[in-house]
Amino acid sequence: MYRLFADPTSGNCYKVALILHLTGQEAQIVRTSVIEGHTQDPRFRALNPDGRVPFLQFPDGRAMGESNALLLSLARGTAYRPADPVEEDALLAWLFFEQYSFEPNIATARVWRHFTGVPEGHAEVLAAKMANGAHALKVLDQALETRAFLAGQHFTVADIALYAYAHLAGEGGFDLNDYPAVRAWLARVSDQPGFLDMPALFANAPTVDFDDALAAA
Ligand SMILES: N[C@@H](CCC(=O)N[C@@H](CS)C(=O)NCC(=O)O)C(=O)O
Repeated sequence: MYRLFADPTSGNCYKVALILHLTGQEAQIVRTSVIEGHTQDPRFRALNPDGRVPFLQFPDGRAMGESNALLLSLARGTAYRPADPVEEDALLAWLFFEQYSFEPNIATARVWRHFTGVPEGHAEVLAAKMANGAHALKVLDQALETRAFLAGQHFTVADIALYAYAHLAGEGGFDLNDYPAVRAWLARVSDQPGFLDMPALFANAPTVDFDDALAAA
């Protein structure tokens, strides 16, 4: 069985928990709180020197992080990862866009504005993240004006990757009313068979306590 170190408030962790759920792969969630400092814990760092979640232990003994790499790995051989090269190319472009242009702006604005407060001296950094996040949402909105799903005709891991922080953008101070095609697509994604929203997914998954998991590691 898979074991996923995940913070239930993290969109990156949600991506991985959702693809595990949609593909019916059994997993335990190790509840890992960034705010409580679990990712700084030397026992966790010994497993994952990058000190971030999501971090997935595979049934074959491997372990790795990086949410979008994990989406690709866990969707291999399923309809969530198309075999068609044109669709796959589009899918990869969206995954890289998500990590470079989307998540670093929207997720950081969300953490600062919704959870921790803006660190002292970071007002200008926040302003830049708001401008760049709004631009990234506009790019997504324009793309979705002409297609139902990001990588082609069907729902794929590209949609999961972008959904993760698009649906939380309001908590970062972005107004989704400015992006009507994004709003319509968010509804299409949440209508997918088997879809679970973030609270439901983490509430329903089998869980392991962080200290218990590390004691057993
Ligand atoms: N590129 C990574 C980013 C992962 C990431 O930044 N995770 C955050 C939570 S969303 C984290 O673990 N932060 C820990 C810390 O900053 O101490 C991915 O997509 O998985």
